[in-house]
Amino acid sequence: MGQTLTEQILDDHLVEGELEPGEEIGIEIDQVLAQDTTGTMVWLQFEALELDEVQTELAAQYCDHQTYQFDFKNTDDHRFLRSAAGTYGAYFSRPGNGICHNVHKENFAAPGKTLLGSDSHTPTPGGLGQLAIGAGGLDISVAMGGGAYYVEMPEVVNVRLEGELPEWSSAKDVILEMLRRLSVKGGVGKVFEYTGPGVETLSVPERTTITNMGTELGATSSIFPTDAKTEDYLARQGREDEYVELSPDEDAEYADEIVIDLSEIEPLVAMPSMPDKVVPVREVAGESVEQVMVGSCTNGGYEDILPAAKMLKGREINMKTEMIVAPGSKQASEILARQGWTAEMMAAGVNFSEATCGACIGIGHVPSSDSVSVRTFNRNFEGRSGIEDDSVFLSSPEVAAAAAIKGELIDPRDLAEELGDLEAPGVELPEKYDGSKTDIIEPEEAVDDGLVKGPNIGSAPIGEPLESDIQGEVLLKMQDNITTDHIIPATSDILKYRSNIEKLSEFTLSRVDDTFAQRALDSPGGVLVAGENYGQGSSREHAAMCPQFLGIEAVLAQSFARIHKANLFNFGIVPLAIDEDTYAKIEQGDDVEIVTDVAEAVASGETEFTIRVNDDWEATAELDASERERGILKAGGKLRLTKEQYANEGSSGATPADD
Ligand code: MIC
Ligand code: SF4
Repeated sequence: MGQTLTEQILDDHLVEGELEPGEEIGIEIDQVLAQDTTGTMVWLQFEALELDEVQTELAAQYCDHQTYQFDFKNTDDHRFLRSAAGTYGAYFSRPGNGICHNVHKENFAAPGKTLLGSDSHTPTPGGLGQLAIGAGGLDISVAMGGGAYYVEMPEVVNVRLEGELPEWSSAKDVILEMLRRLSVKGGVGKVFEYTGPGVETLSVPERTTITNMGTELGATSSIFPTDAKTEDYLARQGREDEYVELSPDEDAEYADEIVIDLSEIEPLVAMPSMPDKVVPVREVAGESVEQVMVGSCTNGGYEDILPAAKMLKGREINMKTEMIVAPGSKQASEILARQGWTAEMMAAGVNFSEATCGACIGIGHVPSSDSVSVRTFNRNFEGRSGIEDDSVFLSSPEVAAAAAIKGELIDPRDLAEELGDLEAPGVELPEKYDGSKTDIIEPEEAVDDGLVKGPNIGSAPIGEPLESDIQGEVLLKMQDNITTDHIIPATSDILKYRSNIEKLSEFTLSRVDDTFAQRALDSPGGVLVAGENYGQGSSREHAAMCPQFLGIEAVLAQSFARIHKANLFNFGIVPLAIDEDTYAKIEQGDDVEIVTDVAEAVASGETEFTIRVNDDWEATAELDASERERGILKAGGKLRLTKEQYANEGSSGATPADD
């Protein structure tokens, strides 16, 4: 039987297990990336593992999320990251050089290679035929030390693209259409592999918009085959020698097939406050818009900003609307500036930001109260923009620019008709991506040799071995789709404590209940209860570290998001699945006891755990864990276990990936 492209790449990198959906596999990692807000823990854990050099072909450390450096703590984090990259042998991308996914795509993404990144949108270079996966920081540290990365073998779904996008419809609308059809949990345990005649109609930047936002489906990754368009893109980046032709075997078998006729895609928006609340723009036209933002790792490229710039040329944005362009990379900013587009946008009323994540997580450009913001970003989880009860719509750059011109949501086709002289901008790549490389420091050029830590930089917490008894109060009962932004928000007042777990823990679940952290600290242990898809969104391992710090021993949820579940294992919290009835019956404040000897049951491979509630009724909770994950739980987390393993083996990084 032939292989899908995903299977081919996994097969090439397989060090353990079999490519059977649902089975755990271990794969060798070629490249890793980390960003500033997850990166500090990545390197603190690398240090705790007593590793001395990066073992992967390439490691890149970016500073992109909090580049405004409001607080010396951010700047100290950036300096620490530069020193860690220099000390251990990683590339360092300076603050303001751009968002990790954009800069990685431009400089390092390579077809056929594996990439592991401590950010959930790591799958972005899937648009170039790279198999890229997001994970928690500790998994990055271990992979960087030469260890294999373990993941459940996903089901590979064929997304067959037919036809060609009509004018005014864009790649963003394709991924919004996927979200409309499948929802934010429709991709859990899956890789979406794009095939069909529609593929060659899309440029690489359009493909990466789709693979980037595949994360919002909960997918493990998304990938495109490579072709002349990929080769052309790499050539324009000056990296044509990295091109490799890749396609699925002709007789490849997929777990499922989805057909999208590109010619039927129309301009869409995701309504507040979930990326899957997707409707045609025409359905919400007329909604007054106070703020428009073009940027982010989804639509912050040169090719994304240019359409908006073309639409704005010679016009002015509406008086009541503010428009901000935050490019995804300095490369994009520099080329747009050299071509004069930045000036055109400024003349139209646009405010131009440095290349950063910033507003995407509520750092700067927070919308005013009771107002609508239209953003070309990938997430609009409630409160993420920096204000509670926000009203953020997600759209393509074309829809965003149309809203800025009109001052309200409008289908750009209707605006074109209204204005008479507005042409569809289409997608255009620059002849050469000739931005400067000044902001990338190569390992050989390292500025520091030795870690430089400011006073806010703590150490990586090491857990205690799993106990036999787990008993405690349900400290919080939550609904479906709780995001990591709920668990540990990423706004600037909180983000500065990413290297200080004790302080950061004070904000745990504050977006759901601001009394939670103190209640958890005051109680001896405790459990959390949640509905479906608990922990969706980001890769931030802090969403497991902080609950662990507060004494949470188990999470009972109807289902878990992939990366967060792995993070719970990594930090020794037991993730147990409960059914709908148990979820409905259990209440906040109830006393829960896991009747079994937990440490023993986890170790012996037990899948069913009896829970007794209020000494009154019982239910069954399930532990879906591989032998490896059980070992991690029992040891009290992956850091303790890996340290023990290294000590026993007498070397570092001695894992199957080195064999
Ligand atoms: C996000 O988009 O939520 C983030 C901020 O990039 C996170 C990473 C983090 O929390 O630092 C992600 O997507 O993993
Ligand atoms: Fe940055 Fe937003 Fe992309 Fe996360 S989703 S990497 S915060 S731009």
